Amino acid sequence: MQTQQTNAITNIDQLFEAVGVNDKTLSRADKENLDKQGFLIVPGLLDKKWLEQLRAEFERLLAEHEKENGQHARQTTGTRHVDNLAAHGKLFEDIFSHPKLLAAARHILGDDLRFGGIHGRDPLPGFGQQGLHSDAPPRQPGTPYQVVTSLWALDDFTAQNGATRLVPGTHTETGLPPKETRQPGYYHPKQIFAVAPAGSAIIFNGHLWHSGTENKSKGSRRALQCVHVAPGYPYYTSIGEKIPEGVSPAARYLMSVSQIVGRQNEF
Ligand SMILES: O=C(O)CCC(=O)C(=O)O
Repeated sequence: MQTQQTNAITNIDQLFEAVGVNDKTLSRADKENLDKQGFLIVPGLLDKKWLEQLRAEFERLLAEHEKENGQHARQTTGTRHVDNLAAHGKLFEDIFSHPKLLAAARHILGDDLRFGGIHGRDPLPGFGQQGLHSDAPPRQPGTPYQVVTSLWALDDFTAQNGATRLVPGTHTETGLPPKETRQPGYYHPKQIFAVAPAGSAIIFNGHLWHSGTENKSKGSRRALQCVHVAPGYPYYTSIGEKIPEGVSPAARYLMSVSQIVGRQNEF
C-alpha cells in the first residue's frame, strides 16, 4: 500500500523553495547564454567531498554491473555505462534537483518540467567520438523546447580526454542536423569544446547539436548525464511509474507526472 507523503510538493514554486532556487540563481548573463548560445558551463557545482563520493559510487556500481553482465561495453562501444542512477540515493538526487540546473531547466522548458533520467558514462581511451546530434526529437518552427541535458564532470574535461563538443546557437534549428553533419568525423566550423574542471556542470538545451569526442588521453573521462523534459516529450508519461522508495519530496515531484497526465496518487 502506498504511504502518505509528508511535505509533498505539488508545484514548481514549492519545488524551488524546497531546493533553494531564488531569483538570483540564474543571472541575466546565464539566461542570455541559454537563449542565444544554448548552454552554460558552470564550474564548482560539485565540491571535493561530493565529487569523491560520486566517483566511488560510479566505480562501485559499474563493477557490480560488470560482475553480473560481463565487460561487453568495454569490448563493443568502448564506453563504460552505469544506468538508472536515480535509484541510488541522495548523492544522485542532489544532482538532478540541483538549484542551478532546475532554474536553467525552467527557463528553457517552462513550469511543468520533470526529471527524465540520469546515467554515468566514461569513454575509454581511443573511444568516444560521436556524430553531432540533439537529444530531442526534431522541432517544428515555433514549437516549445522539450529537453534539457546536463553533463556533470567527474574528471576534468580536457582537449585531450574527450571534452563534449557543442555548436553554439544550434538549439534554435528545426529538423535534424544535416546528414553530413551527423558523421563522427565531421568538423563543424562553429564547434567548441566544453573544457572544464571536474565538478563543473555543462547544462544545455537538449536541442543543441553536441557530441562526445575521442578520449585521446590514457585516463578516464567520467561524467553523469542527466535529462529533464517538458510535457510534450515522448518519454514524459512513463517517468512516474517507478519512483524508488524513500526519495526526497523534491525528487518525487520531479519523477511524478500524475497531475498532468491524469494518473492517481503519484504525488
Ligand atoms: O559524454 C559526452 O561528452 C556527450 C555524450 C552524448 O552526447 C551522448 O551520449 O549522447
